[in-house]
Order: sequence, then structure tokens, then C-alpha cells
Amino acid sequence: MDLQSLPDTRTNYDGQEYVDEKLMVPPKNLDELIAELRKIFEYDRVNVEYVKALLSAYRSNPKDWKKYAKFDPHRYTRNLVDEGNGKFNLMLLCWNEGQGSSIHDHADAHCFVKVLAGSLTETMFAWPSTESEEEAVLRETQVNTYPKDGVTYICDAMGIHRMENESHTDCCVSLHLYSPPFQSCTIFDQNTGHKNTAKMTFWSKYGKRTPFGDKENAPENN
Ligand code: CSS
Ligand code: FE2
Repeated sequence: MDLQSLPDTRTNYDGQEYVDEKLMVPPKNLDELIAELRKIFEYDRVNVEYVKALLSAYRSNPKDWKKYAKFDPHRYTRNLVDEGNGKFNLMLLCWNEGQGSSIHDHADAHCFVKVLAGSLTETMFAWPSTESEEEAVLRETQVNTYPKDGVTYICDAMGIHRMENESHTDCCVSLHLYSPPFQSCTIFDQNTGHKNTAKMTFWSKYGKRTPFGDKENAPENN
């Protein structure tokens, strides 16, 4: 799949109704948002700006998504909402106060994030140098905090990042779209740059807790 920002001058290819974000119709609820995302990702070319605009235009309503919002006291959870006809995975991530991810890449996929409740802080880092095998602290490039209804996007060309709910008083819920879907990513040690592979697992699927013993529910969640 070829995701990119397309120039406005392109007129003759499939899916052109999803190019100009100024023509986007705001989705009234999560079901409408998912229906629209499924249509957009049917095409081989997808405009990143259009998807960001669509996610921004949806106003978070807990009634739409509370059945997917399942928290764990020990770490953030990943809860599958939709498999996007095989083109993307859409999931709710639930972050208790102070919970955060490892520093990770996105396995050559495109990653869209929309905050549904609370706020989420993203710290971006440059890729560790591949030239030397020596240990080196990862170089931080920027820090951004996204409030409720905020949207961001990252892919491997932009660097790697950590996401965390820095609040001591409020939990955070965020909606993540990964295209194409992926099951593992690379995680990085901030102080040395050392890499490891992490398997990504679901805490629940379609609102139902993933059963214990299911290999999808292994503990080495990123
Ligand atoms: N990559 C993390 C969330 S930050 S984009 C995950 O999906 O578990
Ligand atoms: Fe990420």
C-alpha cells in the first residue's frame, strides 16, 4: 500500500474522492468513522492528510467506545476494534496514570493516533546509528503532548518514539490505526540503543477479553 500526501493536481485515479481533505464529511460517531476508514483503505493510494483530517473531525464520545476500554493496573492495554478488511488494524489503547510504552518503531507500517480521553505525550528519537556497534544514548528530537481529540501520525522514516500518559490523576484512551497491520516491532533501550523484538498482543478483541492461555495474550506485550 502506498500512503503519501498527494498533490492537489492529481485527478485521474481510483479513490480520488478521498484525496482532498477539504471535502471530508465529519463522521458523527465511531461506526461512521470506521465505515469511512474501510472505504479509504480499499484503495492502493491513501492520503495521510485526509486520514488525519477524518480522525480529527470525529469528536470523541465515550458512548461509542467504552465497550472497548479495558484497563490493566500493571501496563497499558491494546484492545482490537476493527481489522479493516485486512488493510489496517484499529485498536483502543488504555493507559492508566503514568503508564507508557517502550521506545519502538512501527515495522514499516503507518501509524495514526487519536486521543479519545485524557492526554498522551509522544517523545520522538532519531534512529540509533547503524555505523557503530557502540552503545549510545538515543537522541531525543521532540516532545509533544496531544489533548483529547488531538491526532498525530508517525512512520519509520520520521524516527522512533515512546508514548506515555504523564498524568498522575487521569487515565488516557487513544485510538490507533496501523496499516498494514503488524504483530511485532523493534524496541530500543534509551541509554544504549540496544534493540529487541517485541510481540504485540491484544488484551481484548471486539470488546471481549482475550482468554488466558491464548497465544495472542502472551505477557511480552510491547
Ligand atoms: N506502538 C504501541 C503504541 S504507541 S504508537 C502499541 O501499539 O502498542
Ligand atoms: Fe508507536
